[in-house]
Amino acid sequence: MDRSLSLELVRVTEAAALASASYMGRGDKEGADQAAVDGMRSTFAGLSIKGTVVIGEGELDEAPMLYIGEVVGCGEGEEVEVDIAVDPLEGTNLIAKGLPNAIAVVAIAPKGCLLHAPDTYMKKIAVGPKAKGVVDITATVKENLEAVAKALDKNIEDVTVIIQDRERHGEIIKEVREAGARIKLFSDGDVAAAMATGFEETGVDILMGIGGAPEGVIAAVALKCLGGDMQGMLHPMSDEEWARCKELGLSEEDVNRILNLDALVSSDDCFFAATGITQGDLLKGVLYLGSNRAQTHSVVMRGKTGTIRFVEAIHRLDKNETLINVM
Ligand code: VTB
Ligand code: MG
Ligand code: MG
Repeated sequence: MDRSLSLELVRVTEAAALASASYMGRGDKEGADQAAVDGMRSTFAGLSIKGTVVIGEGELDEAPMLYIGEVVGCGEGEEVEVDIAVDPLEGTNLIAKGLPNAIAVVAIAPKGCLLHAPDTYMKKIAVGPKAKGVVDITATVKENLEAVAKALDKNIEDVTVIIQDRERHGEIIKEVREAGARIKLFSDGDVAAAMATGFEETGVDILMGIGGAPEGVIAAVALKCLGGDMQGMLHPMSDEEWARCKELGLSEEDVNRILNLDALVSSDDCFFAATGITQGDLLKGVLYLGSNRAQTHSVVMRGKTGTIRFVEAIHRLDKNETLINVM
């Protein structure tokens, strides 16, 4: 895949972020989500790829745009066939309430290289580059924390675990506390949380818990690019979720399989881009500067070279036709 795709991808997440950021605090999750989808989709159209959405906004009958199976991009240029995973607004609750860490995110890999995850829950564990290879999703919380502490040359008391604030995580939280590590709870957005483990300045060392499976695949691309590590296990929590697994042809044995990083994303030739919507730990949110200008802050990474770029951009809202059409 051409390296210039990096910057093209940032345009896509920037557009989604800019289109949805004005919804901050309005309590309108659906409106914000639709705006992000519209912004993302309109910029995708100009990309010189032939992409198929494999992780998207649901099936065709439930999502008018960026549905699973939708072909996006203009198919010109190199004619590379890619699989695309999108979450135009990761953290609809966050934007509705103006809480931190809502992001627009997209990941790309060669065709067939992203796990076609069902819309179910997934158990996840993620760490940054220094702790690559030392965690095991089947080990106890204590064992994993000890391994991470050793890899980071920290006392276990100095290891910070990021966990989504949900009742289903009661046992994990208890075990982390017993082991003596620190905890950072977050209300929503485990893609941003997983990504944070790859950046020392966030102060986050490891993500543990159960979140969305689609989000798991997207986060895996980020960690692949970052040189970190991640493992997942599908975790259907209802009959409906089991039915979704069956629809994808997954047997009980498949569902119980340990998905290491390569099973989640099987190629290094992948790209990941995210733009902050609300102010976050790693990415600043969309900032309105006045005089029709808005500032965005994004990260874009390429697995093949491991390059990580932070892109700060100032947009003229009155001049950008793509945005004018969707805002
Ligand atoms: C998860 C997580 C997401 O929503 O899907 C979560 O991966 C849903 O969990 O990052 P609940 O059903 O417990 O709310 C997010 O937090 C936001 O999409
Ligand atoms: Mg979403
Ligand atoms: Mg999401």
